[in-house]
Amino acid sequence: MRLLGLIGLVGVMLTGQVAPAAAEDGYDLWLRYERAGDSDLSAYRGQVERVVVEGEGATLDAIRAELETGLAGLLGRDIRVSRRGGGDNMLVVGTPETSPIIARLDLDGLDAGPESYVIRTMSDRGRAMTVVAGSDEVGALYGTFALLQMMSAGEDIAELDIAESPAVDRRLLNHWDNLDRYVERGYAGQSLWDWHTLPGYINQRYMDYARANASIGINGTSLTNVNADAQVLTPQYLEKAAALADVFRPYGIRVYLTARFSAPMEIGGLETADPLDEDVRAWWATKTDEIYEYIPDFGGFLVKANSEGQPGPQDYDRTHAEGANMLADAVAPHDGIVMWRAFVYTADEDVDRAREAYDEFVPLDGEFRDNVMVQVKNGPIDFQPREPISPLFGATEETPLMLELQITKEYLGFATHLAYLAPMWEEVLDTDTYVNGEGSTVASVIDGSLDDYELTGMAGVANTGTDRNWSGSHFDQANWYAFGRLAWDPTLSSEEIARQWAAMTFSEDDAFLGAVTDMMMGSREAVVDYMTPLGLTHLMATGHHYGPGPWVDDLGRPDWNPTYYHRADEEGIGFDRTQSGSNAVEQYAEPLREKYSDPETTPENLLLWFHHLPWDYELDNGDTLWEGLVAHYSRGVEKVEAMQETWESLAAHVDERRHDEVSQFLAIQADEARWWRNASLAYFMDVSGRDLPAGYDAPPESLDYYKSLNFPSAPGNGR
Ligand code: GCW
Repeated sequence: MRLLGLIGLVGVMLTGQVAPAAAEDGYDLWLRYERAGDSDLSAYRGQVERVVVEGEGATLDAIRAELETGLAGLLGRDIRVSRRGGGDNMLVVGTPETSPIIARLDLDGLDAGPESYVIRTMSDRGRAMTVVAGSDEVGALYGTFALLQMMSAGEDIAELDIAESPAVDRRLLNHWDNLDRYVERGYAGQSLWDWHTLPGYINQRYMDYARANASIGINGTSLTNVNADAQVLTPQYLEKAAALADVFRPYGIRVYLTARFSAPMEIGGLETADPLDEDVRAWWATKTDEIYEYIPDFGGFLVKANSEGQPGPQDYDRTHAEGANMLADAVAPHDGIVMWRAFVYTADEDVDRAREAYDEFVPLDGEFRDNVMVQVKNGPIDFQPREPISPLFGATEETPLMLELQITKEYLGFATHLAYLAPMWEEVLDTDTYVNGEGSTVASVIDGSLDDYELTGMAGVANTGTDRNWSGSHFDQANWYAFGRLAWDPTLSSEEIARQWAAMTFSEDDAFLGAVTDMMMGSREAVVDYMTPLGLTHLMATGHHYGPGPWVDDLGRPDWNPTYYHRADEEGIGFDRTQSGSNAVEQYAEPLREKYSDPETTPENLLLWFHHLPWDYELDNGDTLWEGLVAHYSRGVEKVEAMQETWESLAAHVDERRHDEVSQFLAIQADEARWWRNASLAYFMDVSGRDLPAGYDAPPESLDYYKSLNFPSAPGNGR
């Protein structure tokens, strides 16, 4: 009851209508529900004279609350959602089970599986009606959000015939949040989860978080850091996690937790965590039963094992499959799943780190239980501004793979740099693995169609925190939004998503949308240019990854050093991953393997990922590699300067506060892009012994100066 009351309250607070535009702080995200523009207003008002949601239940209450908030904002008048039907120009929302009206309509298209919905404008007994019908209540909620978002983006809703169902079943945020509220790689304040005051205090933000996620189809959240703390599995914390699960449930969001592999020792008092030990297995089974008592619809475990110091099955000479299966057996009676991360690499300096996940997991294909998914980062290394796809995609016919993307921008300038990530994700999803012939895209691996996976999933490392605007910057909200949309439908266009997001977040004006969409679409490539052009990778400074550090060569492990990745010297630059080098290319199916084996056929934006080449190597446009490198670094800076100009020209379309906040961040980004360019070029001039080509400005400072910069307290560092 208390929860329902709060949902209503949230509704009122989120209309975005109360405060004048100038006071917008970004809290409302894309759910601002600003009054529709004059041309749409009368059409919308005419079409939605009456709103009916029949039936009882928490999700239906959430639908009613959202409709009241959303329509009040969009239509500029009070809306009361009735529980009983009748009348012309009615909007009806529900499922055939909850709504007698919808049951009577006998709609087709509702057999597409859980969480699906149809939206139709139709005539019923001579009366015009808009129907939002879900295959289940969460489907109806998703349909409600879809309709409200169409109206928020100023789209025509007069003739709708929409049928939607998710392409991917598990659409999760992964929070790298510690129990003390520190967020690893977090640039938006503290963790949203206030463990200290839970379960007694239910912060309103928890509801708003659930609404935002449901509005983009996210149906799961892993609350805790993959660098896990076993304490979260103790009753004290399970009670808190259960309180969050109770808030999220009406919105179709399930809670998952990270399982620390050594938990049986740390909180269970056992001597070992060996996955084949009977006591250990029994401990996990009992622990899991206990979790389900607190959280009856608990989703399952997310595990980082034997990676970067985390404990795991290999500590006992057991395989990743043996470790995963132990947990899978524990959750199986409850229909839970295990998401086992493939982000592993050994300390062996002779092994190319880009090869390791594939070498480790492909031999295990077929050994995992049916309720295990292996969760793979998009690229073989680590969320760089650009990587080729991980060769694991498509390589495990019998092991469902889940795609892990990083929404937070650890390697793309943190929250300060404007980088819209959906074009990168689209590039990944559209890449053809060729494993079953042409058309074997990563999207077809992830949605299960390529190998008939029964489990499918996509995870995004969250960028949310306690900052008022949730994501650390206004434009980073777009990355959260785009992740949800692509997890629902991996074939969507990143440009279309950008446009819809910008229309809802800022303004529906066409000229504005054209300019801002172009700016967003080019923004990730700008970062690639000023940080890691032409397939270079991992040149960020140590630990926090803030700023350039291409000179770093003294870290404990060779593959933590930027020099390991770029391998530049007087002769040339790049990592040879062909047969003459680490032969990582052999992990790709033909014809990708052949394409990546030859510098002439390797896409230029991945050139130095796969090849070590002389500085005078000729690029497509006739420039030498050295000239091209300098041009890319310099172009990156110019692109950010152009983004600044674009944004300034759009001032009239955005409230003053948000416009100004974005401008300030763009100015920081421009400075930091120059810093990246200058420091990187100073270093590469030094190692190559080359001067800048004519017409380029020399770095204003010495290489020693750039090397001397030191940021021990930059945010987000692992600890
Ligand atoms: O990218 C690296 C990060 C670590 C992170 C790790 C991982 C949670 O630098 O902070 O740890 O990846 O994905 O496990």
